[in-house]
Amino acid sequence: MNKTIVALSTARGRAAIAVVRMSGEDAPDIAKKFFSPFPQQPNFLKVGTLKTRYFDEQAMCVYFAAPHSYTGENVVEFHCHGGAAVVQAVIETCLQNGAVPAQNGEFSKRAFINGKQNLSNAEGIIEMIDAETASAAKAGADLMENKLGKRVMALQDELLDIVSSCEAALDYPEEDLELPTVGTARERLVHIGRSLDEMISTATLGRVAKYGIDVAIVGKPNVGKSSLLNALLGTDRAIVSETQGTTRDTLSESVNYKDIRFNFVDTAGLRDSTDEIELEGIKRARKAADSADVVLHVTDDPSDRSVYPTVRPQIRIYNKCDLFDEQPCCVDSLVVSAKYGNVDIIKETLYQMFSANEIESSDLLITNERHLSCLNRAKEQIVGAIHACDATTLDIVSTQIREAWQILGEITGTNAQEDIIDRIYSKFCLGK
Ligand SMILES: Nc1nc2c(ncn2[C@@H]2O[C@H](COP(=O)(O)OP(=O)(O)OP(=O)(O)O)[C@@H](O)[C@H]2O)c(=O)[nH]1
Ligand SMILES: [Mg+2]
Repeated sequence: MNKTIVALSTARGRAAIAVVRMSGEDAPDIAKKFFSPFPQQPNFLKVGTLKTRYFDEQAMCVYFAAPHSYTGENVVEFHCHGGAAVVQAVIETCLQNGAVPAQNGEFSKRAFINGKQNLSNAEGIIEMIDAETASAAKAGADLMENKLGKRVMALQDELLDIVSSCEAALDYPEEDLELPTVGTARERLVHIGRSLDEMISTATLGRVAKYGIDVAIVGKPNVGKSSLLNALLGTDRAIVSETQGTTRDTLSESVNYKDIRFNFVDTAGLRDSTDEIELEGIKRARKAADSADVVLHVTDDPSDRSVYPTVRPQIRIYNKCDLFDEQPCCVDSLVVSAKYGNVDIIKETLYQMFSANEIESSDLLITNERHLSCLNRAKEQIVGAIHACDATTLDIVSTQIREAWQILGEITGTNAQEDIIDRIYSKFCLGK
């Protein structure tokens, strides 16, 4: 029998209420020893007295009877006053009466073991908890709702169907099934390959939803990069001065725009220098540009048509337009005044550039590296199986389809190894 575990499920710190959760067959019996009156019915909150060693706490208690609970086991929750001392005393009381402390993610791991959730559901929950923008939360919610799991399982089902027809053809050679089977299998595999491609292609937008867009601000000294950062953030974050070479180190700061996170990096001005510190700053600036999703190449010269040397997409920003006699007009450029104007046009352009508006209406986005890797690996097997169809080697077709089936199973956990499961659940916070 699993031991009954206990942990604080809400955030640690001063708060109006805190929820302490116990899960395990004994949870109600343990709770009855110190909470009265214990709720007679499941799923209803009941006000009562929770007797700790130090004081009596007026709390609320609810229990969920197995299997109708988050973990699939008996679960008891105490909604008590927030704050370190009360929580500590309530947990201590649970421990003294037979519960043991939960490990990180142990509640969710038990839910997985009891068939209450699959691995991608669980990863969705982690993404929801970690989300700092609505779009990241939506991507997590979609995962939690098992949208990916359902699609993957449908593909697995289809693969099993193809395998079984291949095996039948191999087992009964006298029926001459091989050729027609190969033909249909090929067609169905091409279709599956397309579905996988479609899911894989959502990963770029998925990254935007989950992590946001990394934007490096680069250019010569004094063109107004730091002023631009401040204007984009709406705060006085970076030091601005008319002295060239003010910014030495890279400076990263994020801001949300229309539910997308923009991660801006202000950098040192690019110029020839013999100053060791400045050279290091310039090196860091180039590194930031090389790893950004997009580069804002800032200039304050309206006749400047130069391009920043990078493989990353870039937008030229003509800054200080309040000083220009003539407005530069150049495709892929934006004209702004960081000091006097509104720079939202930059955020809006980036937003459109990354199709962030499609996140809200998207049905499913791949936001998890592990899922992406499984989909890519499964795709490789499908491509291999299609080639094997062309060579009419049904046994190889069948082996590769099985392999693809296995790999897809790792997404939902139908055949995930113990260490993958442990790694996923260890990412949960305590009490989840
Ligand atoms: N008129 C005008 N001045 C600006 C504008 N943006 C920045 N400046 C001025 O340009 C000077 C340089 O601004 P910074 O933001 O420090 O420039 P920087 O590119 O970060 O410079 P370094 O850190 O030295 O590379 C400051 O005096 C700013 O006030 C603008 O839109 N219009
Ligand atoms: Mg600067």
